[in-house]
Amino acid sequence: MESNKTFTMIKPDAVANGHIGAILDKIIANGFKIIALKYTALNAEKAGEFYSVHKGRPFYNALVSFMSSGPIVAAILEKENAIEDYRKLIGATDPTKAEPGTIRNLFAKSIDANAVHGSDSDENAAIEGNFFFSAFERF
Ligand code: IDP
Ligand code: MG
Repeated sequence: MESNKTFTMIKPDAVANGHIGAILDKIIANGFKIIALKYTALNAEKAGEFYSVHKGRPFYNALVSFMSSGPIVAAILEKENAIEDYRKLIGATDPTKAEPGTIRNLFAKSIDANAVHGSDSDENAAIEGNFFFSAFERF
């Protein structure tokens, strides 16, 4: 399993609020290389599949509905220590608890509409990257 890659999505709230460019800029400025990039959308079925680890949690239905409410940007990022460094860059799940200067602190409005996704492990980064990208879409 590669430990130098993570997977991210710019969620529908951040896309709708015009933050795609600013978020990608912050990702690049913080030393991440973009390996794969896609502007796309999840339907409810696909969003449910992507977040199936959260099935049964009280926020699952709202999460699926939110994540399929509009277009998203999906990306695979590369950097040494990518998982941990990217989690640090995005900040806490609840943007009111996210450190100043983090992506969620700057661009998220609420715990459900929290601007970005970031993988939590090498294993999930690989699964999530494979969910969106074929071998021909990685550089
Ligand atoms: P993470 O995105 O920081 O890894 P997770 O616990 O994996 O957080 O939850 C996945 C997503 O589900 C969150 O990013 C957020 O959009 C949503 N979520 C998590 N906890 C809550 C909650 O308590 N209320 C509403 N939405 C939540
Ligand atoms: Mg998570």
